[in-house]
Amino acid sequence: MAKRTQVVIVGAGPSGLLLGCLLDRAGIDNIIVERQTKDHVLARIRAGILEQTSVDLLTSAGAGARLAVEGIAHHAVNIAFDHKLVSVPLGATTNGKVVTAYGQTEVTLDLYNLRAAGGGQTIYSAENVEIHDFDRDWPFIRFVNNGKAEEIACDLIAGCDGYHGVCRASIPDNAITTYGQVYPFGWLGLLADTPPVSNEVIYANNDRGFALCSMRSMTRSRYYIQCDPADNIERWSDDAFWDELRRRLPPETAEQLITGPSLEKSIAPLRSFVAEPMHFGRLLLAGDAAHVVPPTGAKGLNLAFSDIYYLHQAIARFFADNDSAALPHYSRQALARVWKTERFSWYLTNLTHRFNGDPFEQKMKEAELDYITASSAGRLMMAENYVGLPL
Ligand code: RFL
Ligand code: PHB
Repeated sequence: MAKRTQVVIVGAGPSGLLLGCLLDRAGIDNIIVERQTKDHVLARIRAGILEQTSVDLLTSAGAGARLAVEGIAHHAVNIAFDHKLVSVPLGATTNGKVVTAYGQTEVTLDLYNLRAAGGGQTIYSAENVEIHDFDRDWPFIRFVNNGKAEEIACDLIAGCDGYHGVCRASIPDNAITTYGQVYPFGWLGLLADTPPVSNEVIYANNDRGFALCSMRSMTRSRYYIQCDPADNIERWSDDAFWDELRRRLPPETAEQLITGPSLEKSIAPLRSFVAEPMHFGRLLLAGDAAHVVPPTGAKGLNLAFSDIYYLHQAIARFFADNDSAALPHYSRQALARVWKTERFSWYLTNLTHRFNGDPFEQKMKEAELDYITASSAGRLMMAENYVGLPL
């Protein structure tokens, strides 16, 4: 007989793992099915900045202990235009809310350990995952594991399988509308065991292209530079990266930069993308499976977590009250926050990158920067979006 559970979660990235942990806590039976190996998932290097709501959610799920010790609070965000560096304070205008530097790699490990400790089931290396009958009341999934075909029947399927996953792609075209754009550049990222050049993130708009200074700890830095999305990573030696980064930072920052061998280097494309609705029958989409933001502003992981906050509540209502209206309600509630966060990520990408070298556009961006720093309304707009809009 086929296995059965209440919720099948497709994908063991941060969305899938957090949902699994929250459902475990609520006593709702679930199985996570992941295409990659556990080692692959735990080694991925991506996001680095958590909103206060993400910190609170991880803490309430029981995955906040190491984060409370190792996370580094940032009380400002910095923006540089060529030689000028300005700082927008966080906290004072945002009811004390700030952001915390803590890597996605660590978040994923903490969630993995929490789930393992609670005995939750995660099936790694699941090949050819297919989802079926999610437009009826008896969905099920099929996959191959260790060469064996398997099937799991369930009440709900949570599509937490990222932008390239199978869940969104399985929804009929006429039931879903997608919106988005691909930016004409990528980010080349480098991770190194060197002290970060700044205590808080710097977004730099420079005539040679955008640059970003971030961190994973006081001894591990994360830097990015804007590049051609089709660029070949082999073309970038560590020295070439450091030289280019230095040229894009204000001189007094560049002088402080401490360089070292890279632990990782990779190129990521930038896109904005939203699929709506995030619900179809018994299938619910969350995180990158439903929407992608460009990384400027550090919103992707945080947005995935706010989806999961709404989704775990909707799933609890669905089972407790036999309330199928909770499923479309989830989509409406999540999308309201998704669109506002898409707007901010798109806005900050436009503000800090040069698209076509048009001098008028650059003047508009300089005026915008002046507004953000000189006006209290401007500072508040930047700060409240950067720390994350309320749930
Ligand atoms: P993920 O992390 O892509 O996980 C999806 C999981 O699903 C699995 N999967 C499948 N499993 C089974 N069957 C299939 N057919 C499957 N297809 C896929 C995948 O193997 C994977 O394990 O999505 P999730 O969980 O929704 O999490 C989203 C975040 O990972 C993403 O939004 C962030 O990383 C974005 N992001 C940032 N977000 C922030 O909040 N703050 C940041 O500072 C930040 N920086 C970044 C970023 C993303 C970046 N890249 C690489 C695009 C910096 C970069 C460079
Ligand atoms: C990161 O630390 O990886 C990071 C920080 C801020 C961003 C994007 C990425 O906007």
